[in-house]
Amino acid sequence: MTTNPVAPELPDTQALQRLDAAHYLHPFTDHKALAEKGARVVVRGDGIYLWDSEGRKMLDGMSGLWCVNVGYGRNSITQAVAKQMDTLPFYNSFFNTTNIPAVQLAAKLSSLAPPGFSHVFYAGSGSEANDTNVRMVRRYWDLMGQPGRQVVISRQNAYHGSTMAGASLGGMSGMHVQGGLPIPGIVHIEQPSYTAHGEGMTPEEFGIVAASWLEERIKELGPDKVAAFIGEPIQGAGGVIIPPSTYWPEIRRICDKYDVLLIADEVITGFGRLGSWFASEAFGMRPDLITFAKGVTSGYVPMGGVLVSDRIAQVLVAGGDFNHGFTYSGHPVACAAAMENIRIIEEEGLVERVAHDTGPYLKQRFASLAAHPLVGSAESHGFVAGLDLVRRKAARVHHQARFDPTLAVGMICRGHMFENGMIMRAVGDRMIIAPPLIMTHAQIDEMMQKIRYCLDLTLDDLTRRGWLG
Ligand code: PXG
Repeated sequence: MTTNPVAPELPDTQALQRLDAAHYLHPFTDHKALAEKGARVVVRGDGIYLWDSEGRKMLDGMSGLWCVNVGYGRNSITQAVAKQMDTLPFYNSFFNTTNIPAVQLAAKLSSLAPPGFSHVFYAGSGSEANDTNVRMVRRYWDLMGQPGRQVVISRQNAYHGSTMAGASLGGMSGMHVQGGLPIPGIVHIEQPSYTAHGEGMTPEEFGIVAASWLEERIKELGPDKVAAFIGEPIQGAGGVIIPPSTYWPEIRRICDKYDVLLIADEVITGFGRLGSWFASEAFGMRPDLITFAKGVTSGYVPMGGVLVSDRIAQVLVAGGDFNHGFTYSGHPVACAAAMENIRIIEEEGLVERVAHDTGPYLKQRFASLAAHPLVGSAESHGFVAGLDLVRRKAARVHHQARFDPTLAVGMICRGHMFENGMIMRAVGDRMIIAPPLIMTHAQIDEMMQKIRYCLDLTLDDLTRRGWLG
């Protein structure tokens, strides 16, 4: 391969892009469009920054894909991984065997989990972990003598992964139309989005109404058919949708009333992102199962899993074989990476910082974007944040004028961000961030300045196109 004019130690960008287009089918990607444009080649990360093969520096407002909680370039994770690879790169946990990092991590995770979670089931990703949940709740009800409880209820616009069960649990219509999903036994209720469905109510009133949709569906199906309800404490991929404070406690009450299990998918919200080890505790969910992935290793090595409450673990343990598991369940290298990642989070007090220092600072700074002419509302919780781009502002969120979705204004805004070294995602016309938890006040200021500047560029761009007002 020819050398790169910007950085001689790197391969030539265009040559790589050609190889990429010829051989690499990317996830969630329009391949024809990508081949025409060429993928951006990311080559290096340090702290909250990334560099591409043209030497351009980017501030990573998305922590990779909601996962690099401790930031890039953590040599102590590299060391922990290398040491484990030298000692024991792999052994399985089937057939009455175990390994030291898997045991240590299981004990550590149960100490960090909400009370009453003494057990862990390991998987290789968040998707596998959610497939595990579906099998586990059905197994649980079998063992409880209620084999009719098979249905798992989820929500529109949820994201729970890309496997058959994961994508079925998710509420993404674009995913369901490809491949005949959802699979049988998975149904959806509407999401608790105040901007989409809360007109004429206070957020607190709306939270109770949105939770009542679960009760209606349970009654429709018959409680003796329903195994579990699954939800992300805050919807991530769906666009950082923060439910009203009344929602989760009311969901818990309904689950208790009909003896339906509650699964908190904390793949994004776990490991400090919302200022707690697990958000379900702070949100009053009191779940029976907790899905984790991403932040458990800060993405350095793939890993996912399920924290299993004593209520379920006791039944599973007494019930004999649970015929489920993955080659990489309890992978020693992934567990070693997780142990070191968690040690860093603890040593640097990242959970507390997000809860009491940088999280509140981000909240105050991010909320100030609501004054921008293009921004309808801007809200954050811990280290996730989202803002709505609007055509015309109004004092009340339900009276703001939205853009025609076919104009893809969010993608235009994302383009300006990208061109100016700021990685911010677009979900429709909602712009979202989930930055690394290590951010300092000065870095938050730097990020906010970039966001504001790119919102201004977007405003000029849309004004020129005549799309405002
Ligand atoms: N649950 C949640 C809540 C997630 O956010 C998964 C499960 C699946 O995890 P794995 O490790 O199987 O990918 C996720 C993953 C996006 C985006 O567009 C988000 C995810 C994955 C891909 C894209 O924001 N989250």
